[in-house]
Amino acid sequence: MIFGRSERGKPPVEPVTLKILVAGGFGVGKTTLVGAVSEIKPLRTEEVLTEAGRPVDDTSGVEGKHTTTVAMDFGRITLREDLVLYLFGTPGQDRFWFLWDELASGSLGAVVLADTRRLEDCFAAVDYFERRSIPFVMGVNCFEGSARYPVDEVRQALDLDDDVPVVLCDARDRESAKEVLIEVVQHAMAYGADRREPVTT
Ligand SMILES: Nc1nc2c(ncn2[C@@H]2O[C@H](COP(=O)(O)OP(=O)(O)OP(=O)(O)O)[C@@H](O)[C@H]2O)c(=O)[nH]1
Ligand SMILES: [Mg+2]
Repeated sequence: MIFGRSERGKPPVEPVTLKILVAGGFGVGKTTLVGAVSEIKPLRTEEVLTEAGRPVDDTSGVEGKHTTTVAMDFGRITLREDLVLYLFGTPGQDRFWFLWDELASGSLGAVVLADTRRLEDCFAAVDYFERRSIPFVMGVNCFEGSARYPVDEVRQALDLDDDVPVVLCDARDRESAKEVLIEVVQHAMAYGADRREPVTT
């Protein structure tokens, strides 16, 4: 290989990099999803959940959870040779929400993860993206033992606009998490095109 050239003599492709947020309520699997798809060792900012935090940190349903994100998760995934996603997982607990604006800045879109056992926990995240017109996809993380609902029921329960995709997923599974991210990119592209002003001369 000649320095600066790829094997086939073509110039190396400069990938487009896009920033995607992984948001949602406490303990829905945001850190898990970023870790499942990231091709680099994900950056995590986990702190141990303590006895003192028990009244505010409700781990019912995720009793195996011992840590919580206090700043952000960061990961990267190459979807195609020329398309790289940078993933920013938000902290789920509302006392860390002041960080969201910083994380959301410059993002193409988001996935809002939800756990059907605690659907109301993602209302605030849905509201956040709706208010800022940031396109998002609803990812329903299917924990074992939780009832499965048809996507239309989830859409109705969350009062989502018809154009917001709702995807069932398993945050621990790389392929499943990747599908959700592809959906976010596709949705954000379509959303952007819809809202683009027609060119008038
Ligand atoms: N059974 C099952 N457990 C899961 C799934 N996704 C995540 N978990 C578990 O649920 C717990 C919560 O996952 P996290 O990824 O830490 O959740 P989070 O949304 O980042 O939580 P915060 O950052 O504290 O808001 C962990 O114990 C995970 O192992 C899933 O799809 N199925
Ligand atoms: Mg987390």
